[in-house]
Amino acid sequence: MRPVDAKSIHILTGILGANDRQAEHNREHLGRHGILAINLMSSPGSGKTSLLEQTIDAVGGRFRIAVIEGDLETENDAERIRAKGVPAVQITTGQTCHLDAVMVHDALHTLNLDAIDVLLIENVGNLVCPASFDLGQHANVALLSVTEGDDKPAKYPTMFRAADLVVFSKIDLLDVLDDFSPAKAEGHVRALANPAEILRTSARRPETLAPWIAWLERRLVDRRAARR
Ligand SMILES: Nc1nc2c(ncn2[C@@H]2O[C@H](COP(=O)(O)OP(=O)(O)OP(=O)(O)O)[C@@H](O)[C@H]2O)c(=O)[nH]1
Ligand SMILES: [Mg+2]
Ligand SMILES: [Zn+2]
Ligand SMILES: [Zn+2]
Repeated sequence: MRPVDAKSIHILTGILGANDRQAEHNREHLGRHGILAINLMSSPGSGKTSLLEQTIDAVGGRFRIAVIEGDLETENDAERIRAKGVPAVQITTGQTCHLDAVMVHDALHTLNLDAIDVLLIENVGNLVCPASFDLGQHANVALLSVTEGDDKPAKYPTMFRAADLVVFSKIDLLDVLDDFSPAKAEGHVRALANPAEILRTSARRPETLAPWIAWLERRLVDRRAARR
């Protein structure tokens, strides 16, 4: 491992401190408008956008959703969300492999915050640094698709420790994958001392989404109660 010198630590602490202050400012914006904000994180391709598309259909307007999409390049994911009739802002980060609070703040100022109940922020596909940058969200959701291997919570502990909810996605593929053990994956999450609820979803089987939608609804009710 490369030794980390005092100067690097000083610079890193400064960056994260500035990000935390911006994230608090974002939370004030969200709080003023009674919005619940969720930070959705996972490795590339584990099904974040597919889950969001299916969530929009399943919610069916019972609460108002908006989406912030983070990707290195392309508007693809925001276009997929807009095709569902939901407002979506695409952030293209270029070289940066995570969203930060300044990027999310810029996006917030392009949305009509009075018309949003739940803001879903899809972070850049990356199991490492997104977990270190507070965006002003109220909860972190980490997806782990069954194609990635049940050892990932052990190998990427920062993300799975930070998760308030863990979602095992693409569970329709459990039928053909004989080496993903949900029990083992859960064991690795618990070994991180994270008691978070764990749900199983498939974007191919909309009926699997009910517990996830119920979780969102509970968080929204809690958020509104906290404002009073
Ligand atoms: N079988 C199956 N395939 C899925 C499921 N969810 C997503 N996929 C497929 O997995 C691929 C990636 O899905 P996306 O939703 O784009 O994944 P993502 O996490 O948003 O990807 P990035 O934004 O690039 O990180 C696509 O080909 C999807 O059709 C699922 O539940 N089951
Ligand atoms: Mg996506
Ligand atoms: Zn990064
Ligand atoms: Zn502001």
